Amino acid sequence: MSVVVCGEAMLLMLAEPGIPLERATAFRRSVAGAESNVAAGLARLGHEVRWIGRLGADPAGTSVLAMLRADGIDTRHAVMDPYAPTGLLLRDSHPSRAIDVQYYRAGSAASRLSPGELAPGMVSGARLVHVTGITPMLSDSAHQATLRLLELASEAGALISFDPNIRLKLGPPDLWRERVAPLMARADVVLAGADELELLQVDPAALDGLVVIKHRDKSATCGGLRQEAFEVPVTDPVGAGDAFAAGFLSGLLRGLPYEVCLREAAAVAALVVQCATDTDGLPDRAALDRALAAFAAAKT
Ligand code: KDG
Repeated sequence: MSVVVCGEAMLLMLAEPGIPLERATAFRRSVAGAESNVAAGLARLGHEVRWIGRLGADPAGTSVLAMLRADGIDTRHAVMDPYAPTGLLLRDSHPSRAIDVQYYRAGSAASRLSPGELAPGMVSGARLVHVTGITPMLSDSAHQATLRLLELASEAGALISFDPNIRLKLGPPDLWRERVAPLMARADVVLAGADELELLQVDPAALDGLVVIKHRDKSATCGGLRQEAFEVPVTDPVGAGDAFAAGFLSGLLRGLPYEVCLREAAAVAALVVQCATDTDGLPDRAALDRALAAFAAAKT
């Protein structure tokens, strides 16, 4: 197992692209969840990935589990909770206007994640453990579980990657600062938006880990390197950050120079935003190589 991710995976019901949520009548079923999106991205790029999380023992949970497994993600530690439902995310998509996102996740099975259910064997042998700021914001027990997972990752000698993934629907800025900012200091790799660092009042120069910053103009920087976003027609921008993370982390796991990691991250993100849903556009290795070649040819 090379990568372990932990977080809430939800059933996504996505309105037909372009139609506002309150008017939509046709919905497409898929999976949402920042961490499971990264898991799917890495799995399609050929990495062995394990997902740790909880789903309801209900049809939505069964369907999410099947979709994760279809990507070859190891779900052996997934817990199917008979007493709480699978989280649901209802949203629309549009290339430019704000996306309407409605969560039905309060009290979900995932929010009942607790430190006691995490065991060293779940991360042993992992080279990388990826977490986001979403999980500690789901509940107190999920916050404690995140801290436990980071402990286990360190004990196992795995790198920790962290994306704050701020969603203010999950809590006010001061709670994000209290719970999430300290976690970033423990990560070996931080992938964050410039606006997120601002909100969390984290100075990236004060972090020990490698810091990849996604800027408002859609470029990304890492050390002294800058990568512009590839210009593509956008269908659904949601999932771009997770796709970027998967592309970057994949490069890192393969020992590629940061410049190449940034380029591959931008290419994976560019492929994802051209398709509806968070995950449909995630490429396999061959599709990513074709896209990289096409972007390089377009530049010359
Ligand atoms: O990163 C895309 C996510 O926004 C989506 O899949 C759902 O994890 C999610 C969240 O909490 O917003």
